[in-house]
Amino acid sequence: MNTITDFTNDIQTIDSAHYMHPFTDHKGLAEKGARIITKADNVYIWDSEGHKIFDAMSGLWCVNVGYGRKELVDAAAKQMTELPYYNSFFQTATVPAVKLAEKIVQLAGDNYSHVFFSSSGSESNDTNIRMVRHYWATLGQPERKVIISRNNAYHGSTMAGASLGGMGGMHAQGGLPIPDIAHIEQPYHYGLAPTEDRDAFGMRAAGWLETKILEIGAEKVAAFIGEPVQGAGGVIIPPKTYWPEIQRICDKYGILLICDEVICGFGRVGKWFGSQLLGCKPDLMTFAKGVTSGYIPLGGVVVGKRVAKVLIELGGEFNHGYTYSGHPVACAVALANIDILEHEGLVDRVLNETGPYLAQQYAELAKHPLVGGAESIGLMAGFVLMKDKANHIAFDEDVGVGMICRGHCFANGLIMRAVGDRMIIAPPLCTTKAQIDEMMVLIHKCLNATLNDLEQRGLMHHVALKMNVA
Ligand code: PXG
Repeated sequence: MNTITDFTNDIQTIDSAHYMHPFTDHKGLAEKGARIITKADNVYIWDSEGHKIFDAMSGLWCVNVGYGRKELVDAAAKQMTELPYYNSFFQTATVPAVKLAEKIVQLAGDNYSHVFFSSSGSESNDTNIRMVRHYWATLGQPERKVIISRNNAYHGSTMAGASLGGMGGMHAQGGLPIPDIAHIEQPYHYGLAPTEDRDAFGMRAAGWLETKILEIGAEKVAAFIGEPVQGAGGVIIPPKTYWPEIQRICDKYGILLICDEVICGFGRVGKWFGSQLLGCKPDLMTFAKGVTSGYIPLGGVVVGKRVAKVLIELGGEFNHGYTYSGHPVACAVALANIDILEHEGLVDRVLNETGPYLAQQYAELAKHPLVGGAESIGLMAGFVLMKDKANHIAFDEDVGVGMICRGHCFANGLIMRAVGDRMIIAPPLCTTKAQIDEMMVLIHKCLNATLNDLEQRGLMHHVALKMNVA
């Protein structure tokens, strides 16, 4: 027996016996065995069988500076040696936490003054709910509790994060959403109104917020939350009219705007925060993932001056915090990560070079017979697999075409994520133009393999076939 395979089998057996994975049907997984990832470098990962795979998802939207960055390892080791942990509860602080708060406020811009730290995106969105409700209670409007979010949004997996999110499958388990959360439809142009003028659709989609505010009563609405570009929902890029109009509506009714920048933040769309590109100025910004390039857990909320002033001057003690709020090792790694992003000019490179280059490649990809609505922003991109794109006909849900395509990607050395029938990527921000070329060759290859597979199973709609029948 091959020793590599023995090793993989052993780990898979222990995995099935003891390890509960996130978002996983364990019966199905046990039959196949998990893919065991053992090492990584730059934009590539390797599995325990020695297969090299192009990681076009940056882990889980987080490894923005790429794998194998010694600077981050050194920053963690140095901080662990000096002071591996201390908290910020009882009127204490650590140097990395203080410096990182200052740095993030600088990157966020004039509108912001403070940062609250957590260890994940989910926790940070819990913090947001606590913060906005405390803000309104402090201002003598405790009835302002409702937070409006969007269908298909992803804001995490805790009770509050999943409630804010708009994923039906998550709400179906565990009695969610919690009270005082409402949802409106997402601004998905290709999926909802492909023939409507894109900008007009953006205005109309933003208008759903106003309708919901009026339905609930503005005096009960605390905040609106949205990802600048929806990530886990399938890379849904809003029309350019959408966010400025959302901002106008929030201002009109005085409600707080929260942008969940967990994916867009720290350079993904070519600015430090997605809202800076998309034309709004949120009162609160959730971050996680890219702040440390995923090397160590860290998240938080960037607090705008409007909220910070009330909480600090009038709010008294905010009865909220985590053991690991401002963890010094995580903050030291974040500072080193931001240093790499700045010194290598990666955020500007996404805006001016690699982002536009990927957009060109996606315009080409749009010609593929399976590909509908291909688009990108910065280094995140998506398209939907269509049965008959000329007539806008999707595959039947039970075909599971996204999973079929994902299987071909894995088999050909590419990680591309399937969200229903949408195929999405978010490669590391260090990805070069040559590596984009390499990735696009793989994407074309995997699409052709998928097309071939679907044709053999008789699942493709064929113009030629239709003509024969006629
Ligand atoms: N907000 C957004 C916008 C996210 O994308 C979270 C909050 C929650 O972060 P934590 O750190 O608590 O996981 C996320 C996380 C996927 C996928 O399948 C996406 C996320 C997490 C897991 C899977 O695309 N995003």
